[in-house]
Amino acid sequence: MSKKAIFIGPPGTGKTTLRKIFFEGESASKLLDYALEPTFGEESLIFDLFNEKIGIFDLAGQENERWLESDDKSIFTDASVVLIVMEINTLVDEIEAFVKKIVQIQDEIAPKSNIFLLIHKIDLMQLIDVNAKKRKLRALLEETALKKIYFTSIKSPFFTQTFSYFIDIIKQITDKTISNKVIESDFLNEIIRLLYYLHQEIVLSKEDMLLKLNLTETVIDNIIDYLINKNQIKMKYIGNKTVFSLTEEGKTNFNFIKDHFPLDNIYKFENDTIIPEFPTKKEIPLFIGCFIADKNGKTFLRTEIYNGALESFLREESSDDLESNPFDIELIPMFISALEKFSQEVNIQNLSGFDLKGINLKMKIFNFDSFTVTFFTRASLNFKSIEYKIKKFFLNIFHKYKKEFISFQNTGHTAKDTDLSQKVKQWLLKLNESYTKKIKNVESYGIEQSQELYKELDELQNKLDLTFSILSEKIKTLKINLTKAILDNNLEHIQQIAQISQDFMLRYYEYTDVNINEEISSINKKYPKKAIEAYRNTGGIPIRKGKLTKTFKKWYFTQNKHL
Ligand SMILES: Nc1nc2c(ncn2[C@@H]2O[C@H](COP(=O)(O)OP(=O)(O)O)[C@@H](O)[C@H]2O)c(=O)[nH]1
Ligand SMILES: [Mg+2]
Repeated sequence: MSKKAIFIGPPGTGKTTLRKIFFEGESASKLLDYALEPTFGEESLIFDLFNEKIGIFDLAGQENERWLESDDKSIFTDASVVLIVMEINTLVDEIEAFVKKIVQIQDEIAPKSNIFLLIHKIDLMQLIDVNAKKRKLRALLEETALKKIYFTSIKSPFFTQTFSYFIDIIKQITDKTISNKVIESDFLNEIIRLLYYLHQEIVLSKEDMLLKLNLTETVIDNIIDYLINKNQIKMKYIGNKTVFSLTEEGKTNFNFIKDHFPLDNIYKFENDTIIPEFPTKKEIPLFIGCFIADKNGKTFLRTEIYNGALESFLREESSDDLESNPFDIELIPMFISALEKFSQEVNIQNLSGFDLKGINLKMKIFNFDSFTVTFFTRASLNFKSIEYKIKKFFLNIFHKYKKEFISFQNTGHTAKDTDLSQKVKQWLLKLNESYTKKIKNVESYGIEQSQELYKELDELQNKLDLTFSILSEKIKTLKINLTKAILDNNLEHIQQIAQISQDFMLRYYEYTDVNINEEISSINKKYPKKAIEAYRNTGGIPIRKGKLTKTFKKWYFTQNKHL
């Protein structure tokens, strides 16, 4: 019996190329070097497979109207498989619209067919963006009658994977059943991401997971069920919230994964950042300076903690090379922008591969809509805990100094010696001041330090206790884990917990800075006890420096009217 498979999609998406490679055995590199003539009408061939024949129909994209709107749509009759080929760079809305058209035709004339969506040429996009798009598309198309979505490319790092997808597809054409689930074909990947976040955050609610993983609720539920069944995670109720954490077995397994596979890309999901590093000998301040540049690498603002700081630290560790060949520091944003463009074309998957030996200086890039901000810092600085703060600061700056930024884009006027440059500098100095005190080297953590750490965790827990029940649950778990590690005399584990705790404390350092208890006791003096109690009962109001008193006052005075 013969079967029928159809390639369809807009012109130039790679249909004929895929057909020739996987059904006619042509060479991928040859097809990339020599563009094919556009297909006219349809080209069909017979693919002989054991005792079955598969008719492969390749429909010209220029004539899609004909295939989709006229009587010629009868070509879909009896098709077992329809392969929609779209390019990765196509807007998701456009992809969705095209898929819907095909699904409609399936309903009308080919109810027995299976539709596969191939998002092709993923080599043209950075991995991080491909992943973002994957998640978006999956969420968008979850409910449609698509059998599977594949992300493909015939370029070298993706070729084998793409080939295995075609094996899947051919099995489907010949009725060999394949799993139905692969709209979630990255199930494993998502599982590892979830384990990774649980490892980092200790306890997560489902809302946290939705936010972090950016998946649909159904998929998250599937993953949770799966992991609970496998005894990798457990569930607990706190108040009216359900939270999840790793089981002992889950921890062991995750540590194994972590030690054996590079998980950098998971981190990259969250962070648009590239981290090349430079070696140096001097003791480095936490924050040395930063650049704001446009996407072409033109510098709008360069800020240093003191004049010449960047140059002095970058020069310090640069060997003879740079001395005989002095380099212009202003070139750095240009270099970054070039790297970014380059990486679009050649698919550099992990720019942090720019490691040099003896590192203690780090460059970290934050991407915003039209600008990038590049930081130079001590290598040991963990950005994760302050990332949110940094992004917030710059979003604010972009908003507040909108005029200056627009004028820079139009006229090239930079922000040297302006109010803005002073502001950024002061902020950097303040960051240095507050974080230098707080960051300790976790590698030096032993039993003694960990007991101190236990106390610090306990204090933080006290301060957060009023409103942040999930956070305080995290701390509880951290404390228990720390106790176990101390009992176990497990230094490696202690240091791991110390690192997590430190990140955690830095993230909430505003809370540890203010002595909330003092503040409450001063309120106690000023306001009647009953009012305080009522305040406590209102709950849910974040306690921040200054805010407590303000919120309280507001509340108090509205209440007072009725008293
Ligand atoms: N970058 C990239 N280009 C591809 C890939 N597959 C095909 N192409 C190119 O896309 C262009 C259009 O391909 P073609 O097969 O004629 O598209 P069709 O109109 O859909 O049949 C050709 O220049 C191919 O070399 C891929 O995976 N990556
Ligand atoms: Mg073609």
